[in-house]
Amino acid sequence: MEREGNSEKTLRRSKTKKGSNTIPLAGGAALLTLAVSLVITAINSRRNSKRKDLPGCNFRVNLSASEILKLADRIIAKSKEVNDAVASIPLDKVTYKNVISPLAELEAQQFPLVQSCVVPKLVSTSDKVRKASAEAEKKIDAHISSCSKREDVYRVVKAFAAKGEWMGPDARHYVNCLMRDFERNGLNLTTTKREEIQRLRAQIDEISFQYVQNLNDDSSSVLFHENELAGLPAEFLKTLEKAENGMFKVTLKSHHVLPVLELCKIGNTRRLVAMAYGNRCGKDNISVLEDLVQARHKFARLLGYSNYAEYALSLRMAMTPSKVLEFLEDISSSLSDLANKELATLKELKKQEEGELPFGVEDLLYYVKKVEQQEFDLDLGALKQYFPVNLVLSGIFKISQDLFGLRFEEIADAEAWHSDVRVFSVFDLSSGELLGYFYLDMYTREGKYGQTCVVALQNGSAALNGARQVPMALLISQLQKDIDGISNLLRFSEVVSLLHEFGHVVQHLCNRASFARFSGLRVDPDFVEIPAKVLENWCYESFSLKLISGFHQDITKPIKDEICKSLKRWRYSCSALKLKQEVLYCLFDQIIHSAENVDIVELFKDLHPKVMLGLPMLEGTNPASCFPRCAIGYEAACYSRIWSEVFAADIFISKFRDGLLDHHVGMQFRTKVLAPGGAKDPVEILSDFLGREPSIQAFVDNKIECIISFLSCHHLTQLALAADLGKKR
Ligand SMILES: *[C@@H]1O[C@H](CO)[C@@H](O)[C@H](O)[C@H]1NC(C)=O
Ligand SMILES: *[C@@H]1O[C@H](CO)[C@@H](O)[C@H](O)[C@H]1NC(C)=O
Ligand SMILES: *[C@@H]1O[C@H](CO)[C@@H](O)[C@H](O)[C@H]1NC(C)=O
Ligand SMILES: CC(=O)N[C@H]1CO[C@H](CO)[C@@H](O)[C@@H]1O
Ligand SMILES: [Zn+2]
Repeated sequence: MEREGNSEKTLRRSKTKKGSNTIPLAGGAALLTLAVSLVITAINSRRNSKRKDLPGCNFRVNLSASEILKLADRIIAKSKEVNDAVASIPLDKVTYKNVISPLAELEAQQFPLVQSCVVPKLVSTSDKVRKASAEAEKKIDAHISSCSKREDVYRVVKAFAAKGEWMGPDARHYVNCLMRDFERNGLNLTTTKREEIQRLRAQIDEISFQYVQNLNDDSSSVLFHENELAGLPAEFLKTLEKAENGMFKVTLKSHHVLPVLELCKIGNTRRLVAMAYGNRCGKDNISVLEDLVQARHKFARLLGYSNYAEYALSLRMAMTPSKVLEFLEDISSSLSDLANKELATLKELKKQEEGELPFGVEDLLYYVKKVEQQEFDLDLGALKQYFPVNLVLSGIFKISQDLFGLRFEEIADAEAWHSDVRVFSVFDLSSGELLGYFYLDMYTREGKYGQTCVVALQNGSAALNGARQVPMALLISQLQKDIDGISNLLRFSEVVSLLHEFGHVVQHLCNRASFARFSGLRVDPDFVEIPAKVLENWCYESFSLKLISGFHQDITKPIKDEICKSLKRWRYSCSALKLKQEVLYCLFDQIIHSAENVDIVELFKDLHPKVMLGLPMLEGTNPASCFPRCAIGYEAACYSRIWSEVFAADIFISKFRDGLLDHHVGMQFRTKVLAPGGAKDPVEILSDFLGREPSIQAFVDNKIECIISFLSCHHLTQLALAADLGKKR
């Protein structure tokens, strides 16, 4: 859940300014018009039989198991042929045309075919097809990995780069990326060193896998009597296993731990559970992390970097470990005052409920929840009634039409892998140009991939044999299909996540980079989440929330203003404190990956009170032994989530907050931020759009403004003030 947004004052301003001319009808009614036009398009084209080919599309839909395996073999054979041909060019005959073009074209042409083989693993309804797809993926991955280690191809590309032939900026960037990828595999090193690199990489994979495996295998639990679990709902207790002595067994899996920490009234129970949870895999496993970090540093040093973080960050917007540390420390210190106020409130609540007991980290979730229960009359269950899925969708289409000039038109006869899947053509609103395609696979079903995400099926790229390949995106989400199928209702969190993912779709469709490599979502990983996070903000402004909502039995009735306001306050509740806790983990991750011989147990003990306003680490716990993000997937990059949130807030507040449907700003965003894709430096992109360098200030100021306004209109302020006074006395 994201935690920034903006003030009510500017919200009202934007509403009067934009509300009257852009949306002539009230929320639901306007959308109804749009929804109807979508339905009509759908009906008109349903007469034809299934259309297999969409113009400009090389992605193959719904292949059978044997077709997938055959295609995978063809892909590999073709790739080998092209790589061999490039490798055979004499070093004194290298040109752009015989070295770079063939490689770029191969990538662009093969990507949609590769996706035709591997996407069925995620979405096919047939077990056999999913198996074939997984097998094809394995083969293709192994082949791609072997290509990235081809010294003969590297030598030719290097010879071309050294020649200094004139190229446009995109092509130059592309060549640099090719070289860099080879070199990150150690291809410019001696054979001994290169072998050492391969060995270390395998070792790193193995150790990180072991760390996570240990956590998954952990089956410890803590036993409690019923009275020790006071506060937890009866339905929850029913799900717990019982030991022979009749006590309840709380496992250390998050679906047990979280409810206890949030709801259990007995402080000692929360403490015991938090301790056991923070001590999973014990002290022993600390050594696994130590080995892992050491292997990573060794790996990075062989490649010429002074530590692992430097290696990992060299491809990211943040660039250097010192920049990341500075960023995290800035955020943390800017939010200290605010977090202190929040903490004072929580401490006061604890005093009222439990008397003079010290407040510990194990109390955080419980009292945060308490604040939320006391302060927001938000019934998230009832809120669902305002979010019928089709209305939400047409609202989202409406927003992207008004803002970014995109028109979505459903193709009812397009072939897909399941009858629930909807396919849309996307056009530029003013020129009518076909921009790409969008597949929407919304509902959960047996065998379908279990995460919400966007997958690139095909990336845009400049004229291959004359025709531009258009981008195609697939959005996979996990909504429950209502059996009656009349009006599927979404939870608010699902609405936010849908808009977020839709941000990725828009980003993919608007990307105009000429190389397929830069035109997908494979842009800088510190940048890739920014557009999606910008778009989430539309869920927290009354004006735009009304566009994507309407009472399910009468969609002309939009959501009430008070509810919109509550949602926004809810977004900010205790958010400074929560963010500081995240900063703590990010700092830990960055420090162990950017310095040698750090005592990882001491480091956590030392950082904890510093970042968490004096709260000590819970005794006996070892957060370093159960922090999987720093072991696999996000090593040296945990900060990236906060990073993209902060710069997304900068963009939203500086450019969109006062004009939620400002077409001019939306188009600027489309052409300046989305269109260049991965072909341009993200800092340059954002600076160009913002008219200055991106900064953390807007994020910090907005947070302060929102939290203060929240605190000042509630009785909690009195609590906080009382606590402040108490401190002074
Ligand atoms: C190999 O390439 C890396 C990355 O481009 C570079 O930093 C390093 O100096 C190169 N090493 C050699 C021996 O050329
Ligand atoms: C997908 O292909 C299979 C045959 O391989 C066919 O039976 C099925 O109807 C197709 N699915 C859709 C949704 O078109
Ligand atoms: C296309 O985009 C996807 C998703 O971002 C990326 O994984 C893929 O590598 C890109 N294709 C090419 C040819 O680089
Ligand atoms: C290497 C090592 O000490 N591994 C331990 C990590 O934690 C798990 C679960 O507590 C143990 O089973 C491993 O032996
Ligand atoms: Zn995302």
